[in-house]
This record gives sequence, C-alpha cells and structure tokens, in this order.
Amino acid sequence: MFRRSLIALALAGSFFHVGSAAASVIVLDFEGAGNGVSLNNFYNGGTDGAGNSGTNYGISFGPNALSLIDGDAPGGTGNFANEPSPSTIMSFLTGTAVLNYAPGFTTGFSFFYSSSTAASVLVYDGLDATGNLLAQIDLIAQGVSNCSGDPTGRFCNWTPVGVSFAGTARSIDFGGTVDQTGYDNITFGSATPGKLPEPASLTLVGLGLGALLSRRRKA
Ligand SMILES: [Ca+2]
Ligand SMILES: [Ca+2]
Ligand SMILES: [Ca+2]
Repeated sequence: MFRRSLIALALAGSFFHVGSAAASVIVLDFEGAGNGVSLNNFYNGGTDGAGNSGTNYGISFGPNALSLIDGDAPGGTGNFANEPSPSTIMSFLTGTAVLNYAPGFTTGFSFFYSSSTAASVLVYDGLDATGNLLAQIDLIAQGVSNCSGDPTGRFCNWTPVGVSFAGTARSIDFGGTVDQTGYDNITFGSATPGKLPEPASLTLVGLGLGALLSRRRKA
C-alpha cells in the first residue's frame, strides 16, 4: 500500500508550485455534496447522486468522480484529515475522476491532492479526456506520511499544485489509485488553490470509499 515515497515531481506541461492569487476565481471545494456519491452535475445546474446542488459553474463530472465527507464530520466516512476546505473532497473507486468544462478554459488551474501512491493529472482539449493531451502533471505519494490531527484520518497531507498549458482545455482527468488518491479545492483562474492545511493521525485503510463500496455490494 505504501509503494512510493520520494519520486520527484515531473511533467510535460509547465508546472509551478505556489504563485499569487488572481482576481476572478472559481473554487470547487465540494462542500455540500454527498458522501460517496457521484458528483455528476453538482456544479452544472443539476445534482449529485444524492440530489444535492452546488453553484452552477457549467462544470460536470464523469461517472467515476465521487464526493467524500470526512468521517469526523456528520454523515461522513472519509479517512482523511486537514483537507483544505472541510469536510468534503473528491475521490474515485473506479477508473479516474474526469472533470468536463464544455466552453473550455485557457487560464490554467490549481488544486490540492493527497495520495498514498503516485498519481497523474491529465489535461485534454476534448471532453471526457479525449482529444489532444495539453499537459500531464505527475504527483508524488505524500498523503500518509507522519500524520496527525483533525482528530482522525490516514490521509493528512495536502499539497497545492498549479498547472498551466497552451491551448484550450475542456477536460481534466484526475488520476491516481482508487480509494488512495483525493482532490480538493480545484481552482480555476488562480495558480494558488485555496489555503494550506494543518498537520493529522495514522491508520491503515483507504480513503473510506472502499468500505462504502463493499457495503453497497452486500446490499
Ligand atoms: Ca477534516
Ligand atoms: Ca478527519
Ligand atoms: Ca472541500
């Protein structure tokens, strides 16, 4: 489960860690979305799998993108801590989490992630992770090292990543390992995603979606 630890960040687009905040910024913090349900059209004038609605930004998600609430918060089962915007993140149990923005964006974007394995984020000029690959961001495993706080949660480290690319992007493929990689504060219009979190505790299971899935399978 702890396969990687010290692989350097690499990429085929341009990459910068933390820059300065911009004026008009959209932040997808996933707050208000359900626990272990598909995000679907939560940010697209529709609902997530539990019927919740967020702001309509015209942003939709592929079927694998799930919202997950921290187990320390009401209604949550997530096994994470120090998430940049409490208490909900995005993760996945199948494939990868794909974000679609049909009008396209050219300004770059940023996000926080926590992962126990290496992960990649891919940016495409077509919807549903199709068309030309505009950028690839390879992420190191950092989520579960020296954890404490929140008061519980195995995935306690959240790292901000900023991405720029040439062209017009219409989808982003947020990858990693199912139930081992989470994302939060996906930010458009700024190279700096939200705020930096604080430190948290160590246990030995996934982000919490696996337990949810096995419960569903039994049902
Ligand atoms: Ca929390
Ligand atoms: Ca927690
Ligand atoms: Ca959040």
